[in-house]
Amino acid sequence: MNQPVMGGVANVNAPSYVQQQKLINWVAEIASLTKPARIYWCDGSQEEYDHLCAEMVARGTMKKLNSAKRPNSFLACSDPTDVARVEDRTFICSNDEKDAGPTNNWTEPAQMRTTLNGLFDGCMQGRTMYVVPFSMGPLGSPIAHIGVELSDSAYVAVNMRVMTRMGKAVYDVLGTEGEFVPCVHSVGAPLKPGAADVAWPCNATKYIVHFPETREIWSYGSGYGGNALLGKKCFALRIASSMGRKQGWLAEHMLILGVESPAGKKHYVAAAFPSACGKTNFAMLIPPAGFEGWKVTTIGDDIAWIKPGADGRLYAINPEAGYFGVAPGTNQKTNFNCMASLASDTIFTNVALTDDGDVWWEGLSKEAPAHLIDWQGKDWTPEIAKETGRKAAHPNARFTVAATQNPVLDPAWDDPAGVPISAFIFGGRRSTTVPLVTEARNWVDGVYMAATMGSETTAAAAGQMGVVRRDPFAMLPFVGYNMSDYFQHWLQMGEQITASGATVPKIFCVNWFRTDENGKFVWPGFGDNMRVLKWMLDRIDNKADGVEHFFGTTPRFADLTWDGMDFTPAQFERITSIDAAAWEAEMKLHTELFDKLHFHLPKELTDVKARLEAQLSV
Ligand code: SAT
Ligand code: MN
Repeated sequence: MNQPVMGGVANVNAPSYVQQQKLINWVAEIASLTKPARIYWCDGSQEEYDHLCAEMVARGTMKKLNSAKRPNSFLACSDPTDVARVEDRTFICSNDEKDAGPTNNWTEPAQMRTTLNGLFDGCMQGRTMYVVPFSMGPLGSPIAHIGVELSDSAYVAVNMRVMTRMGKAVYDVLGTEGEFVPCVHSVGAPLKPGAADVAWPCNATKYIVHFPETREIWSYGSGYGGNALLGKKCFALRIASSMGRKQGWLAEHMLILGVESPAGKKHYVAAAFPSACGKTNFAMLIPPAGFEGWKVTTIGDDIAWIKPGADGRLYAINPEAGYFGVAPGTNQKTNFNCMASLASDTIFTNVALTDDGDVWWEGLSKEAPAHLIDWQGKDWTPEIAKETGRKAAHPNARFTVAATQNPVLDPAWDDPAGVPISAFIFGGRRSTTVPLVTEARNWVDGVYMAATMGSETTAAAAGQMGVVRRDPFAMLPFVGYNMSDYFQHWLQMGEQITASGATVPKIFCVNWFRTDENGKFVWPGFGDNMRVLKWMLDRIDNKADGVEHFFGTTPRFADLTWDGMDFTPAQFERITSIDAAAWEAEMKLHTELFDKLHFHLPKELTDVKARLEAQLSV
């Protein structure tokens, strides 16, 4: 099945269905730089997927799980040094440093190209280079965009097949002249002739590089998640956000869900949360007791591409075709639909292996199995865990599963026209200060709220966990250009919608994560978030009341639906109270952020800040 490179790298043996010479030339150019032993053109078929997985099982990169328990599923365990996105190794190499802005790492493009040329020279020796054609968004849709990833990782090829529309049909859309985003990926571990391979090749040196002007992505040294599956954060957020700025649309770190009332009224909302803050759970929420007849359906769980439609309203698509979700904490109670999705045909990464060939992770069941092989391949028992604190699954362990396995997939999830958005929700992980839910007074106030959002860091990115950092729009690691210009783009989109005569979506800010004096979450979250969602929809439909505070409107206890739940007004007070001293401290952090982003920072936002500070001081 591997096609050898014959007669030098110039002959890349492109299949006859690849019509585009520019693409073939690029493949030849990258092959002559990286010097792979073979080039393999992926067609996206099930046979190919099965074959690549079987090869990885033979090489020790993946284990096949027990077919009786988890059919067609695999477990891959990464190198312990390659477990999350590496934000400090991620670069936006725009021509002008100002266009990358103060929140991105920047290197002068020519200098970065010299570095990359050195690193990629011969980096695929002894390995296969996979040519992975993919569409972000429904194939051939006017809002979709095409990428081609050249990778020396079979794990990347099979994950891309689940996460994107990957395969042969992409070449029909590309034709002889179509545009594609070139994505070059190497684990950075050339294999010397006769040398033994390791299960998870990678390199201590890592570079995740974007050239926004030429729309190129180069990734070196990591095989994990967003570092390596280049359609996801690199293309669908960093490159797409910069395309959207030029072309008048938005690429956002948002789930999209549909909510239908028992009366049959349907709204779609898009919600931004930082990585590992429950987007997948929210996107597949099951309405709690007391909400019989309500239906929540999923369009997407991580990324939204949003464009104005002919009627001036905003329409969103999910550019992805699968979910790369956090496993730990997922169980029948927290996310029943997700568990159903994972019943078969799933790739698990960095979870634990049970003695009967299935998977386990912290939070899957109350009681851990008596024995496991942990994500690092070591024996694990509950006793060992107690003694050493060692986790069976890595906190950023993931599953890769096709959207079509989700039992509550929205019928419109694949609609090239997208779905109309009624509201935007922005949420951080904050143990204090930020109330359960606030409705922004207007678009500009909403943009301010999203821009100044803070969140405690999680295991999704390498680095310290649990420290509050500003994460504007949950896009801090994902905006491919200057953050202040990005705020300006959001303000402009609002003006454009209003000018067209349409109403702008309402903007809400939520926080599910306030804790009590013992550090325990006060709000149960998960299905009960439906209560908050319903209040938001009722606000949109002018059916719910609330109380105004200094930065917006919050529901009173009586404004939420409590059927089927025991929650006291005192508990409610704990998660909705606004502490003036905490907010004064919070505003200082907004000042710090705005100081950092002062270049091109929209005046509208500094005006909102001045108004809020004046209100707080009376
Ligand atoms: O970037 S990943 O896809 O690895 C996960 C995330 O941060 O959301
Ligand atoms: Mn994400």
